[in-house]
Amino acid sequence: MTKLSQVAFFASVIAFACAQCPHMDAMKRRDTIRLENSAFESLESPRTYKGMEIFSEVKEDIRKALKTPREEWPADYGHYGGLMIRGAWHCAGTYRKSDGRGGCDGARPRFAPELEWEDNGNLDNSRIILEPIKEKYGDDLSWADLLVLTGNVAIEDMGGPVLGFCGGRMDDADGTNSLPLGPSTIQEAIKPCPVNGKCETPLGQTKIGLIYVNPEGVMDEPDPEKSVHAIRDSFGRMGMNDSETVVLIGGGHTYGKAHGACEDPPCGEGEMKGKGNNTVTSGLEGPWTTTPTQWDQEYFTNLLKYDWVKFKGPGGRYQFKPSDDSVHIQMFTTDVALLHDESYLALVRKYATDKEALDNDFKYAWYKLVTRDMGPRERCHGEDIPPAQPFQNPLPEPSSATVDVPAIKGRIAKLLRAETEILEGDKDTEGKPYYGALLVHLAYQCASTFRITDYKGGCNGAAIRFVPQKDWPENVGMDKVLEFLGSVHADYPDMSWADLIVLAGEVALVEAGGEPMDFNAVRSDAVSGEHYESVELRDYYVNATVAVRDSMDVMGLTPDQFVALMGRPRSNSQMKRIGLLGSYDTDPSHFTNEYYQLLLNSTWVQSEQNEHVYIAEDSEGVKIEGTHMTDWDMVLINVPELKEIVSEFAADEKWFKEVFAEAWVALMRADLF
Ligand code: HEB
Repeated sequence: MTKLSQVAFFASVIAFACAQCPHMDAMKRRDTIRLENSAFESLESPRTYKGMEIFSEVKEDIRKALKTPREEWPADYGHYGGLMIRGAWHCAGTYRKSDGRGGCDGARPRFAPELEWEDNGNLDNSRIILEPIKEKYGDDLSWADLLVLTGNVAIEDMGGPVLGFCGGRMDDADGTNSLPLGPSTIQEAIKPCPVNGKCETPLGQTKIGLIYVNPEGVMDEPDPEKSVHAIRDSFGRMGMNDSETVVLIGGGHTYGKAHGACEDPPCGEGEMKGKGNNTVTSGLEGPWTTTPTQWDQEYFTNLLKYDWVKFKGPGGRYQFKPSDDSVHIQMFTTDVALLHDESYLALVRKYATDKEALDNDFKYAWYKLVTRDMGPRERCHGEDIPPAQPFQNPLPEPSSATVDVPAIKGRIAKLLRAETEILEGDKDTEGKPYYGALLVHLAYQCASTFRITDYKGGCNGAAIRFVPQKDWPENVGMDKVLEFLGSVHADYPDMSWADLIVLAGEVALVEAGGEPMDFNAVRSDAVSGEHYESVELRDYYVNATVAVRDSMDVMGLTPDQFVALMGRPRSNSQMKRIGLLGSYDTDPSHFTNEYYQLLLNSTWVQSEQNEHVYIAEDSEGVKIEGTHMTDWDMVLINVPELKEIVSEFAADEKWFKEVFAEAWVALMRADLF
């Protein structure tokens, strides 16, 4: 582990596990564990948030504020709309689909690091204008909802189309959740960006400090052609396709202007120094259309109508202007780029000629932009919520409610030791077939895709049956396990696959000696992979320590929950299918705390065949047959805070099983809203 990643790791362990500071004795820690700030608990807690009843009143207040001049920050063209749309877009535009981080939920542009991003210049002024509204409603209205709603009202007030509003965002207390977006040691540990301007996924932006791409061109080079790739790449990382990308850029730049009044900010004299006409934000200067407070097709028609020539604007940065000097409009390198790609150009032509297509595509793309970090539609509040959109992964109504759960449990219990030709399972100590550990693996793989960052993933929908999840390396063979479970599904077709997968894991755990767990048949199945936007495989980590830390964070698990879940029974046959050497344990049919004892009491040596595998050695240095762990397991004893938990679980099996059952159920239910 590099020094940097160690720093990042501990910073974040401390940040989310302070209830477990080492000075606390074990008993005390156990008392506080349930009160701990688990992300799941905050999901379950009843919402006190009342924003939904007041949105229409808030909208009226916003509408007034947009046109009420404020001396401390005068509006361009008498309307704050442009500034506010940019504010909402910059708040939401940090979203990245790699790990679901970013997005306006949390309203983190108020805090470092986002506050200090060069792209967010002068957006503090947009909040000054909104402050009286925030004060009026207090805790009934979050900053995050206010910023997005203001973007909506601004679009509408200037004549643009809006689909609706999904309210319910909560404000973060600080910028911690943005640290992985950079710049920070945590972001450096997850994914450094060696050339700032050419950053790669999981980062959403090409340059840290920007929302997506450099307006002036890649690495400040005003070459529209080169920007094409950067735009497609970075908007793709936000989950936007070509038409969404073009309609958002053009629709956004239909409004307002860029600010780069002079070379040496703050410019201007006296009262108006650095504001009004003398504002310098990006250093680029000018509007894109002749009607910047009006929704129309001019951005697109302008792009097509003029011959765009490169020039250096008053702010000293490269921009483009019409060769015909009589019109005072401008474009950025990234705007002109839309003419330098066949697909983009076709869309520019479409939006220049088809107003209906422009209106329609823009309102859907904008709604997706500002809503996609909010998870399924069930999480939206308010009286103006549009029907569920594809990016919200709508699922059919659950059909399992009436199924005979005890009977199905009985059927699954029999399957645990059934003979089958379908796939190779495991053997218990008596050499009899045992499939329980495979069912545990299936349920875990299905549910552990859950991300607290954007409330996506989880077993509801049973996306593990579809591409891409079914092809993930750790899911090899899961199609066969599903086929094996198929006999139960055939007899109880009303039970969803998602419920069956979760229940099978639970039955296997309880039969093997786990604590009883609650189960509700409430899940339903996605119709097909096409209608379900799967989460991405996070396979970009530089080492296991970073992977463990970051995964815990993305999944919303506490260290206790995570360490407990790592002790789940592990299938020997599955570990081999994955390409590892086997499990830590030769008999997965007995669920115990042996995992933790082995971790602590053996010497672990990296395998020469596979760098991800560690083999136990006894005190004489002799390899112990059939006792294998992975680099992820090693993290649990290499990191003192986690090792502490390992020691507790090793010493007290009952305690381990209690924490395990709680963590398991929390994970299985994390995606039920
Ligand atoms: Fe934008 C503005 C860039 C996209 C909306 N932008 C702007 C500016 C810049 C930019 C630089 C200027 C600032 C100042 O003030 O100075 N963008 C950009 C880029 C991109 C974009 C690079 C990608 C390509 N936008 C966008 C989108 C949206 C927008 C997507 C939405 C939808 N913007 C906007 C607005 C504005 C801007 C509204 C104006 C502001 C004012 O007026 O203030």
